[in-house]
Parts: sequence; structure tokens; C-alpha cells
Amino acid sequence: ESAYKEMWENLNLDVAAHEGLLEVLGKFYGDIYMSQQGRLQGMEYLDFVLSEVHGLRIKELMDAKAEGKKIIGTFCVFVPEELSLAVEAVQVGLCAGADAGTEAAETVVPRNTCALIKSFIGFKMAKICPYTESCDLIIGETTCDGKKKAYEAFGEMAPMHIMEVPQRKEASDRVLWKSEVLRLKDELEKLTGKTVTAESLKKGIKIVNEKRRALQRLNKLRAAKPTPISGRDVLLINQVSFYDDPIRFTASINSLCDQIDERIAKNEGIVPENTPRLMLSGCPMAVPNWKLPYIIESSGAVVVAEESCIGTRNSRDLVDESGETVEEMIDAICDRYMKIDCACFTPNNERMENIKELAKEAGVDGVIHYSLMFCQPYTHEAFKVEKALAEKDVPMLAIETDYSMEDVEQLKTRVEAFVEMI
Ligand code: BJ8
Repeated sequence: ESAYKEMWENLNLDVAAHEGLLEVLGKFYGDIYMSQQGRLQGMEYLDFVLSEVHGLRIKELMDAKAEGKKIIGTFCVFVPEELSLAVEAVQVGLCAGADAGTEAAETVVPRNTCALIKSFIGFKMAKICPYTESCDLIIGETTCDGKKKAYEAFGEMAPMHIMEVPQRKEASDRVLWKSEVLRLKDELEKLTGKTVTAESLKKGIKIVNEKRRALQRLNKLRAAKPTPISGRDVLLINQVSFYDDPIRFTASINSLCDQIDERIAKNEGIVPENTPRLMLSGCPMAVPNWKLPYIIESSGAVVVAEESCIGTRNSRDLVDESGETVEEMIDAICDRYMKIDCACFTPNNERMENIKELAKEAGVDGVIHYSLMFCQPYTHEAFKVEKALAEKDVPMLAIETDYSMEDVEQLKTRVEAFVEMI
């Protein structure tokens, strides 16, 4: 009997279905993560966080709520965590990465919807996600059509606020974006009864920047030859960055980076130096979507970069810290978020530049472009990414998949052939 059962019941979860999910998750994690040899000791923190993902962390959220704090859920890196922190709220990323409640989801969204969307709707309808159930407000956004329309259905089941994210980067788009950031600020102030002050916003900016700096440091270090940490482990760190306490997370990642420094000084790697180095690029991989990295890393290659929102797209840019007034800091936040090179933008040429640069910095031998099936923005951009990389003689393999395990063998065959070729 789990000590958390009462908490889950109070959250109105379907306790039996939830137990089933935890069991599958635990087994999956064991196979994919605990089986690794020579892992850094600092990864124990991540193992612990993951083992308590529906336990201790949810308890912390419940304790925060008891103190009067609000929980804000998000599905996209466009939602500025800085603002949530400035009203003493806790922000958690909800994007679900597992096949769950798909049948139920397909009663409210079309079948040809990407797995990520079906997953967050399915988790809600099956009542198995304690994060979703803890939220006082969930922020949606007008990015792809799939999400935009799915939020209409989701909004009937949960309290939502939708941000309009522009689709282009002209001056008028920046004006729209600022008005949306201000509208979110008003909404958060209303929800929490707190006011965003220069002091609280400065603190929020600092906390989130520090988190991004730790991830930047990790991304630099992992690129060493031989690579000191597996791609799977870095992906896990990026995933956990969305729901862990930001200050504690930053400290843990910095101490992990200290260990990586030591490993590099000894010229130690997680795999032999001549292991083919790959970059993953494309759609975000939410917990527990570890399928493709696992396939890659059991096909004789290692992942040394993730160009995605659960990767460098979320940590690459910092908010300028020189602002003193709330207005200046809001502007700095707007500027930083407008740099996000999501495929929902048109044109989105900066993504091609960023990919070429990252491929070079990380010294990759090839790129695997990953799109979820039915994701229009990223499947379209796969063609452009391949062309951009070809200019630099970097080969690319385009993969479209979902959360099912049916195509594992077929993917493995394709990945192995690609690894052999590079
Ligand atoms: S800023 S990438 S987190 S929107 S996979 S739901 S695009 S059909 S996730 Fe994203 Fe924000 Fe952009 Fe990043 Fe639609 Fe594609 Fe599904 Fe996707």
C-alpha cells in the first residue's frame, strides 16, 4: 500500500489506473535507465526525483497549496515561468509523453492528432495525472492548430487561460506578444492576489536564468570527447527541469556538472571515444518518452545534443537582467521569448541557423530529426533541416513516430543502418 494513496484519492485520481501507470513507468525506467553502466553518481538525484514523481513532488505541491500558493500548469515553453515565480506560484510542465487514455481522447479530438496532444487529454480523462489535477490554472497557447483546437475540448475539463502566440516575428507580432504577456500577468495577479513587483520579478528572472545557466553548462560539458554522460540522462534532466523545484534542481545540476568536470579531467567517457555522435532535433520528448533515445543508444551511437523544447530550445537564451522597473523587465522577458524558434513560426529560418551551429558545437556525425506523427509544423521543417545540414555535410535521418511500441523493431533497423553509414 502506498503511503500516498490518500493524497491521490483526495486529488480524485482513478487510483487503480494510476497504480497501473506507475508500475509500467517503473519498469520502463528500470530497463532504460538503471541498466546503464558507469553512470555519474549525481544521477541518483534524478533517479530519486523520478521515483517520487507522483509522490514526494506532489506532496510538495499540496504543501504549497496549503500555504496559499497556486499551481500553474503549462504545455509550452512560451509560458514565462518568471511571472509565475513573481507571484509566488509554482509552475509545472504538463506535456505528457505516454500512451494513456488514448481511446477516451479520441472521443473529443480527431484520430489524426499528435500523440502529445492525445496524451494530455487522455491523462485528464483517465484521471491518472496528479499534476494536472493539482493545477489551479493551466495555460494553453495558440501554437499549432492541434493544440489550439484541443484546448477548446480540454478547457471544458480544466480551468484554462490561453495565450495568443504570434506566428511571425514582425514588429506588430512583438506588440501582440507583449500584450499577451501583460494579460497573463494580470490573470496571475488576479488568481494569486499578489502583485508583480520589481523586486519579485527580478527574483523570478534570476531563478529561471540560473536554471538555464546550469543547463547551458551541462550542454557544454556533455559535448566533450569522449562524451561523459549519456543522451538519455541529459534528456531526463531536461524533462525533470519542468516540474522540479527550480532552485533545488539548479543546485543538483551544478553539482552533477562538477562531477562531469572531474570525469573530463580524467578523460573518461560513458562510451568509447569513437562512438558515433548524434543530435536529436524536432518535437519535444515529454516524460516518459524515452523510446527513440534508447533505440539510438542501443544501436552503437550516443546522443550528444537535443535540439527541442525539452532540450536546448528551452535553455539557449537568457532574460536580460539589467532591467530595474517592472516595465523594463517585462520587455526583457518579451524579447527573450520571441527568440524561441518553434516550427509554428513562419518563416523560421533562425532554427536552421541554430541547428547548424549546435551540430558544429557538439561535433555531431549526424542528426536524427524526430517528428510526432500528424505534427504538421515539424514534419514540414524536416525537409528544410535536412537541406540546411547537407550544406555542412551533416547527414540526417527523418523519423516520424508516436508513443506506441509497435514500430520499435523497424526504427531500430533504420537507426542502425544510419549509424553504420555515418
Ligand atoms: S514552443 S515545439 S513546446 S508549441 S508535436 S503539439 S507542435 S502537433 S509541441 Fe511545442 Fe511550444 Fe513549439 Fe515548443 Fe503541435 Fe507538433 Fe503535437 Fe507539438
